[in-house]
Formats: sequence, structure tokens, C-alpha cells
Amino acid sequence: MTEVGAQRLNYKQGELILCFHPQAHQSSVIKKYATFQSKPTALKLGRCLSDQMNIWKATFDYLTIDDNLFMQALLEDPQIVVAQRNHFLKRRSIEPNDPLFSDQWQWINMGERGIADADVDAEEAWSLATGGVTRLGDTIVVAVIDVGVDYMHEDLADNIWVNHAEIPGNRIDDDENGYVDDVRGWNVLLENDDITPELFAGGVPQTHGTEILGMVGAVGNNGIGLVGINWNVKLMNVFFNTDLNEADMIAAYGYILAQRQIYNETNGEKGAFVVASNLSYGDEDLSPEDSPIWCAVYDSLGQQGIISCTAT
Ligand SMILES: [Ca+2]
Ligand SMILES: [Ca+2]
Ligand SMILES: [Ca+2]
Ligand SMILES: [Ca+2]
Repeated sequence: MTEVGAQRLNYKQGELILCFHPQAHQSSVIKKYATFQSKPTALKLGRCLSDQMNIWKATFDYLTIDDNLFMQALLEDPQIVVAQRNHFLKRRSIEPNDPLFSDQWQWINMGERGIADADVDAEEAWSLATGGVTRLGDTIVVAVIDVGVDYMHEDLADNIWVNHAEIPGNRIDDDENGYVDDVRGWNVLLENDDITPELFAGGVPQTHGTEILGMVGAVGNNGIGLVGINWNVKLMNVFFNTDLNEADMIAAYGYILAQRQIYNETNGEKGAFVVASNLSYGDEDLSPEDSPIWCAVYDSLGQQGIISCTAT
């Protein structure tokens, strides 16, 4: 066999991993394959990788021996349970190029804040998924109930959910979800889709909603600002103000529930595939007995497939 460029191979040439039967005589097996197709194999047993499983590393002369045929012969040997190549593994971690990522110790903490690795192991999750669309083709939506958001923000705009089934400003509930002109989400106080941030006294906009959205889904790997735990996601905004009461909050959840339930019932033709919701508000003096309806709302959300996160 000729030597193949190492960069094209995903395994170590000349190495095999062999799992022997429990009663096998390893040395006699190795001796049996001293030659293969009349050529010397230089087959040698290397390190025992697991005594319990009887797995060993082995080496052979891959320049002389056809490795495919040789492995096939080993696989068919009654003393060997299974033989395979020794593949290289990739580090299962992805890190984005966003400039402020190194400040976000909650994702990966190298010890710059508190204890190293006191983080959510974001890089390991990102090696599997960074948001976007599910395997079945559903666009992932996360709903946030908060005090409005800077939805034109350069690091959020691409991830803001928009209800494309609704025609804006015609005072008609085009998608028949019970909410008129709900293009950018829903404002439970004004009963329209105004999600611009509430103003503090003096006209300063609240930033809490924008911050929460950044955590959930600031656009990742775009070379700008921060990175959200989801790099690519649709962020549905439901607005209330800081004087929120329970009734307003239930109305906010009502919008989220409606969108997901309609999505489920129409097989994705209408509504939104909301998988999670966030509410950064609560009251430490309330108990579940005081608020049975609030509690039940979470059951209803869960039944439709929504995980809810709150700061109660
Ligand atoms: Ca970690
Ligand atoms: Ca509507
Ligand atoms: Ca409309
Ligand atoms: Ca970014």
C-alpha cells in the first residue's frame, strides 16, 4: 500500500483496535497473522486498553499489507469479537468569533470569574447545535416576556421573531390567531405589537429586555458584540411594563401558548414553534396556593411543548 496523505485520513495508519473473546489466546492469534497473503505483517500486540473488555491496541506494517483486506480477515477470526481502525477524534467544542465573547464567563469560565469551569459548558452544547432549525425543519422560537427590546440592535435584529403571516397595520387579524396586527410580538397593555422599550423617568429606555434577549440569542459568530446561548434563533417578544400584575403576565403567556398551540394544530402552517419562554419576574412572598392559575399556566405551556424559565 502506498502512504496516503495524513490530512486525508481520519485514522492512524498501521494501528488497529482489537477486541478479543474472553477466552482468546491473544499471542496465538497474533502469531497466526504473522503473514498475510504471503507477506509479513509485522503484526504486534500493543497496550491492553481494557482488561475487563479484553481490548488491545495492535500495530502492523501498513506499507506492505492491504489494510482493508487484513482488517476483514481479522474481523472474521473466531477469536476476535471485533476489529477496527484507530480513528482520530476531534475536540467537540466550538467557539464563536464575537469580540465580547471572552467577557461572557457564564458560557466558558477559565477562572477569570470565580471558580474555573463554573459555567454552562456552552462549547460542548455548541458542538452539537447552535440553534436554528430542528431536524424536522421547525424554526426554533424562544419567547421572552419583558419590558421591551431594542429590536433593531445590530447583534439582535437578525434573530428577532417576526410573524410573517400577519399584515401590519391593517387592523385585521390576518392569521386568525386572535391578535390583530401582531407582527413583532405582542404588547399586553396596549394590545398591539409595540415592543419598543419602556422608558424610565427622564426618557431613558429600559435595557433589561435587550439584555435578556442578548443572553438567549445575540447573533453568534458574526464578529459583532456578544454571543447568545443560541447563535441562531427567533426571539419572540411579549411586552409588559415594570408594574406587571399577574393578570398581565397570564395574558402574556396566553399569547405564547396561542402561537405554539396553533403551530401544533396546523402542523406548522401557522403560529410559531416556541420551545421555551423566559420571565425574569416573580414574587418571593407568593406561594403556589396563592396563585393556582399562574401555576396551571405552566402545565398548559408544557403540554404544548414549551419549557418555561422564571425568576420566581
Ligand atoms: Ca466548562
Ligand atoms: Ca394575528
Ligand atoms: Ca393585520
Ligand atoms: Ca454577536
